[in-house]
Amino acid sequence: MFPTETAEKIKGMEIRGAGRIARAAAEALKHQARDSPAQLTAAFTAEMERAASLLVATRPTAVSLPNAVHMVMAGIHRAKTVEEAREGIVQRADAFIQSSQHAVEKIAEFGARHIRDGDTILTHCNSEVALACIIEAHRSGKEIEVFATEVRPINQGLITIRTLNDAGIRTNFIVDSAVRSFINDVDIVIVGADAVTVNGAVVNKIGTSQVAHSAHEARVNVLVAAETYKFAPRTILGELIPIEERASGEVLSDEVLRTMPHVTVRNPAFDVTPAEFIDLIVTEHGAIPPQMAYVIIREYLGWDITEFDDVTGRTAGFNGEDAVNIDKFF
Ligand code: RI2
Repeated sequence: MFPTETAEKIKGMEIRGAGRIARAAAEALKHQARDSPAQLTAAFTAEMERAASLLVATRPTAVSLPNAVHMVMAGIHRAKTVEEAREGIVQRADAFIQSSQHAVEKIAEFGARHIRDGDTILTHCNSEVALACIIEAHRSGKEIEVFATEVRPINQGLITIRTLNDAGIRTNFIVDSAVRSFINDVDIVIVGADAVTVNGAVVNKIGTSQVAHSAHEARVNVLVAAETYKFAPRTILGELIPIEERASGEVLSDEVLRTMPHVTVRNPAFDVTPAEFIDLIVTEHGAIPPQMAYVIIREYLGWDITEFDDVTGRTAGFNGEDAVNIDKFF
């Protein structure tokens, strides 16, 4: 799929999930590069930068998106020919997609170890990597039960309960506001992330902070499953993660809203959970306390304050060399 179509599907949430949108963007840039008719490096680079910016602009919160686009685009300015630039993008897109899928597998393995036989787990929203931990625990023979939330307004929880049901996992489906009523029946909370900031705060689906707050009050551990490319280097510079506010129509139909001129719908898609409500962040390089988020950014995102490559205007702030070295990136 090319960037224009991929961008539309990401924006409309037909393609969703921080990991999936990152892989979809990498795939779209690969297609653009492979099919570009450009004969001059300047024209090719401009075409790819337009595609990169289009993709990055689709959803402002999930840092996985600009991180992935930046890694795929890194080094394009150093290519001496169009073919060299084209091949570099295709190779880095393939490498990102492969590394991203491998990261989910590693986190599933590490995260499942924090789930004990007999545990009851609560998860919020539909996180591929959080579910991978839960399903791996079940696959390894642990007797587990899950509470899954509905996740208003667009009910990603329905995807979660279908996935857990198909895996044969006993699941309780609850409305978001029922979390505190059941939290004392829960042994561990496992959620995903759209961004992890340098101080260990986690940006995730709206409602996550309330889940984590209830868990903290009930002394229930909160585990966040997050690949390294969801960590946000630019927060080291004090940049804030923009919280996407989506259309009011997702919450209340325009027809009904029109009848209440004094009412405004607020529909933030994400919220921020402070590090104090998080016990562990499990990455593909192992588990860390949230306070070690800076180490992940330094060690695995090759981040260096001296150089920012503003290919997309919202890049992850990698230095040129390291961002090209995929191993370093991951
Ligand atoms: P994975 C999703 O956002 C949810 O917030 C989920 O927890 C997070 O991305 C991470 O998803 P949305 O795309 O990468 O539903 O773990 O708005 O699948």
